[in-house]
Amino acid sequence: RILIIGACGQIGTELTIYLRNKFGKHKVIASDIREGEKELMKSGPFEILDAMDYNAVEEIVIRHEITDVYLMAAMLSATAEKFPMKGWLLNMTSLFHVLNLARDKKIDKIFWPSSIAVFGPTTPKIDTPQRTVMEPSTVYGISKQTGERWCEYYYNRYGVDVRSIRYPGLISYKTLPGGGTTDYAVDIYHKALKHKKYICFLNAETTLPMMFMDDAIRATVSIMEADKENIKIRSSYNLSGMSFDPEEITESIQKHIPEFKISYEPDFRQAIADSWPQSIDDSEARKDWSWETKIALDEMTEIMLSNLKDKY
Ligand code: VAH
Repeated sequence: RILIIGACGQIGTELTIYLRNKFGKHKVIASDIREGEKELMKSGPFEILDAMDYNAVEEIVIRHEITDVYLMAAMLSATAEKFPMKGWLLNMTSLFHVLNLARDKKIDKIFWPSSIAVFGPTTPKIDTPQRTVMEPSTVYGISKQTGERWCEYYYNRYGVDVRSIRYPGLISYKTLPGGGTTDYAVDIYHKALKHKKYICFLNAETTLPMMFMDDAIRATVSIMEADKENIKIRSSYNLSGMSFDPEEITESIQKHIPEFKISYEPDFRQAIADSWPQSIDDSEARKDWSWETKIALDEMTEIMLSNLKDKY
């Protein structure tokens, strides 16, 4: 059986629903520190779980006979800058618990999300390579870079089958934005429908790597289903979808809502975004487990607006 830790988060919500449709709802146990969206809550078994409590995680793994764990619980970049120690402790403690369960053979396979946040201001910003200078300047990025090192260590030392992807900014409509710097690209669709205007916390020239959630879920399941010997990178794979700045996503929205207006009031999140790359080279993922992105900006805009319009 599969356990999703952090099932109520932006990725967790969609991953849980996708895996339940694929494997059957009783094969996928959702868990989180609190309950989530009703579509998720009514889709199958749910457990309240504090990802930092080893005994609680172990008890659920044993009781539900879990073999695969997707650890999706984390504090994202903007929130972790407000609470550095809480962010570090949540992101790392939860990872050690799951890695140690696998080291002790209590589970077979782990998915753990990394992020383009592992790259810092000194990393090449265009077509950022899989292996390059990584001096992350955010708590979240430091925790993801360190987590990648530990994943590779547990694979090399204990043979733990942990697989990981460096997600770009993810955009989806099933959950509200939650403390990420890239979440302006989610909020903008809600505000375009509700107010026909949006005050953006990043400036117009801020190009960032992004991806529609359906592509991210497909990549996650694809790397987990790949044959073990095809996974050549046990830190975390670069993954690329698209890159755009707030101007470009605005133009895409204006094709549907011509009167939509954006204005700019950059805040502390501008420095976070400025430390990240603008585009990612994901040729290793393409080579090792046949990754390729599918959804581009205008198609994403159509999907987002058509699924959100009834809310406003
Ligand atoms: C964040 N959405 O903004 C996350 C992600 C690359 C960005 O890690 O913190």
